[in-house]
Amino acid sequence: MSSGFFYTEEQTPNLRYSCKINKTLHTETTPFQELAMIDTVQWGRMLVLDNMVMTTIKDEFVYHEMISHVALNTHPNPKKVMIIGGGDGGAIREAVKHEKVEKAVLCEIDGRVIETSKEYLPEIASALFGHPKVEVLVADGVKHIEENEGEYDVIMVDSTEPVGPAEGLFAADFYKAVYRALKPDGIMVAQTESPFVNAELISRVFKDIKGIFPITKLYLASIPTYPSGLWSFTIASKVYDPEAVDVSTIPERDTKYYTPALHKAVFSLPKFVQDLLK
Ligand code: AAT
Repeated sequence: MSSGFFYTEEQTPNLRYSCKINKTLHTETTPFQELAMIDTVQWGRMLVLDNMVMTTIKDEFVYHEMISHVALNTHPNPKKVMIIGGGDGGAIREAVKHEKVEKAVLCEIDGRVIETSKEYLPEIASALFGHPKVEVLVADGVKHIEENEGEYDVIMVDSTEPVGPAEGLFAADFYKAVYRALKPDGIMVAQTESPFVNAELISRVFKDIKGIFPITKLYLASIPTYPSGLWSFTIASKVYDPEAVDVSTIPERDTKYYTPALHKAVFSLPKFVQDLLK
């Protein structure tokens, strides 16, 4: 995992990403994956799972704000929210900023991600320390979604890459189960990887989700520590169109990346990304 003083991620057989390490804080093999917490010079503390960067102190705000606020500001009354994966707590921290969210449930398969995030990334995991709106389940998200019908207003799929425990979270059957787990006007959003590195996955997932939900859209954000730095999210909705939101009505919240103007802008896609969705 480290070469000299650098952490190096082999992102594809042809692509490596390196960053200088101050200190390796913790490593362990959990029942699900290899987990590491590294203190890096450029990005601060970093959570690495199976040798892939999951989040860092310096750029986590982009991913966590963008996976949550677009859907939560599209739904007029997102009372009950589910986060699948997301054991670092970043997405649920953003979700509970919404006044209308009464309950946010985190379903993370690996309890060690939750515990080590609380220990080493408390700024990200802040909502996991007994927040009154938050419930934490250590369970497989696929199973939880299959067992809960018509429960949620918003479901966020904050998952690892489609290998190992997260493989099922990118399957068409899973998106069908997400549709059923949502209320009649529910919204789902999923992290869907990089249009440069994972173009085929984006096309396949978009097609699958489009076949299930009446409204399916893709948006982008710039995440420097993920492969290629350009990241996609796929949002799917039963009733409300995320692009049709009157953004002038969105209340000011404590964010660093998301703004109401950006809520609209992120749906304007580069041509090569539009082509992936045809
Ligand atoms: N918040 C950004 C961090 C992540 S981690 C995604 C989490 O999904 C991991 O903690 C992993 O244990 C969990 N996970 C994987 N499979 C399942 C499952 N079947 N059910 C529940 N949780 C699961 C996301 C990073 C995104 C992209 C990184 N390049």
